[in-house]
Amino acid sequence: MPSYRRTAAVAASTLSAAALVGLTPTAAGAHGAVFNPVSRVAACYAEGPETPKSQVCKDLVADSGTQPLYDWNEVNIANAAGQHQALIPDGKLCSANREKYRALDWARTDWPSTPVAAGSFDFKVRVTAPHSGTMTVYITKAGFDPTQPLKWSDLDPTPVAVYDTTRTATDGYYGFTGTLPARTGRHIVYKVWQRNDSPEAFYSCSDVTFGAPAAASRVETAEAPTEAEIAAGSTLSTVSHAGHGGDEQPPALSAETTGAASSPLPLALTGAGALAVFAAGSLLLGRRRNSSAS
Ligand SMILES: [Cu+2]
Repeated sequence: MPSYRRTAAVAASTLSAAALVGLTPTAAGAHGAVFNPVSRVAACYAEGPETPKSQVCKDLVADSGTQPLYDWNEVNIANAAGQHQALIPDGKLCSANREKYRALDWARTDWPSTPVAAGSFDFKVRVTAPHSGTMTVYITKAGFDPTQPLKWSDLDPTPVAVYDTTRTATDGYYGFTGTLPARTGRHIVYKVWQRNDSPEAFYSCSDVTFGAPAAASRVETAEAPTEAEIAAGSTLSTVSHAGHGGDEQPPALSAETTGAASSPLPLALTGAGALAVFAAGSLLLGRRRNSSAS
């Protein structure tokens, strides 16, 4: 293929990739986190991103910096479209397979946890942006080993709560009642919130403890952020004011998204800008060929 035609083909495919990216939902604003039982990221945020108290939250900041905590209301996949198990491998459930949130996947038994008991439970979710959709909450099966990475097969297939979310939330909270089964010791409550007005979904792990904590236990009781703490950190969030965060991998749901992901050009380049870059590139290539030929 003559080089000008190849260049044109590459430009065309990149333009279509850019056009597809343009179609990706980019609703502004952040989303939320489970506050009862408190999710891992929210619990560490409540301790203070700059001065966490618990060892696990200190280690999270040492590993990943403070930004995951300031972005406590994210942990999303923009193009999930219900394909949760296809997009999130075993061991990556708490981070939603987001590198930014990798520390949340640590299978440690010292995550701050919420004491719970079998029976009716009032879930609370703080939403900084309410979305229409469905929140499905699971709990790990009896016998779950919290020292092992969380797998999909660890979750009891029967949800402990299912709640249809609306585009409004009273005082910024969703509240709904579920039923916790009988368990002993540490377990994980896993939430999947799938929007129905876009393919985006949100995920979280909340640590819970059934029964009296062991006498030697030094594990912190999880606390949810206060409204004052939420307000204090909001200017350092990259979520609230910048759409849906930066580093999620475009999920390989289709050839189109794969093409966009492998594009050598910054996706921000569109239309004339992309063409201009390609034109300049082909000119340079042409000059190099000419000089090497001579
Ligand atoms: Cu949102």
